[in-house]
Amino acid sequence: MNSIIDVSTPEQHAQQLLENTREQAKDLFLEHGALWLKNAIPPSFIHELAQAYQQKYTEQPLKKLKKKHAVVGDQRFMISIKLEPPFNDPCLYANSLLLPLVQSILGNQCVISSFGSVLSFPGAQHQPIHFDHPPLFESPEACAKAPPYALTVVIPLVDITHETGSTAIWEGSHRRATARQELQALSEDPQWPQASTPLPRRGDAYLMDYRVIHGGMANDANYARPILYLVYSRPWFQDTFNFNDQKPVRFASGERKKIPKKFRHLFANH
Ligand SMILES: O=C(O)CCC(=O)C(=O)O
Repeated sequence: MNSIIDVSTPEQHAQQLLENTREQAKDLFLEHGALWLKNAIPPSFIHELAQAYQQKYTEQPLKKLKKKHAVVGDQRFMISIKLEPPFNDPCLYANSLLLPLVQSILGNQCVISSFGSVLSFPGAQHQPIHFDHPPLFESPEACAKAPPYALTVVIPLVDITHETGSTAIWEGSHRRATARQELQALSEDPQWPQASTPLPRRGDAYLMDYRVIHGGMANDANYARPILYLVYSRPWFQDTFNFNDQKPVRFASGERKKIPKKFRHLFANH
């Protein structure tokens, strides 16, 4: 992976990136369309989220998961997270270390487009390689030149290893006018070893431009691999491609009013 930032110990304690680090992180993200941020979130918080996720989602009968959630590959599900404790927490959706970086990329008016997870079960095969959304404009040059309009922050709930499978990312593809042909070629003849593969530990996060070519890799471990994702976008973007059936953000009853006033703008589209 070409695009990595190791969050320093003082930055971890302050839960804030220094301005220099944030600028460096932004530049790396803009160039590569992806960024692996090591040690961004306290592992104790991830541990709490992982335990809740296991009970609420991983342990559900497969039949129920298939009925209620989107199947996004072999034994791989896209599950919208119900906003309730411990997931309804600003440390997650308005993280003081991550949100300023996201805002520096998407502008201060950016909003949460969707909040969910991808759960791959043991034995899951490689996912089809894809863009997260069809190109916004007909012109490939216009798409490649445009600034980012949406990005995904991925927060793994287990350590990601070669066995659990990572997300393979074709770094820089978001800026190539040839990205559509590249994706077509990869769909016909997947070249997984060419891709960059972050191997985040619990507490790390990785970011992907919505235009970057990527795909979830096979889970060869004997346990499930859940990753949380928060998609942030410019306020005018509506993801009707991924969410025609499933709600992009789900509030449990009474939970919306727990969002602190200063963060309500993040949920303006829901
Ligand atoms: O499972 C993964 O690593 C990535 C999933 C993904 O990219 C998707 O479902 O769109």
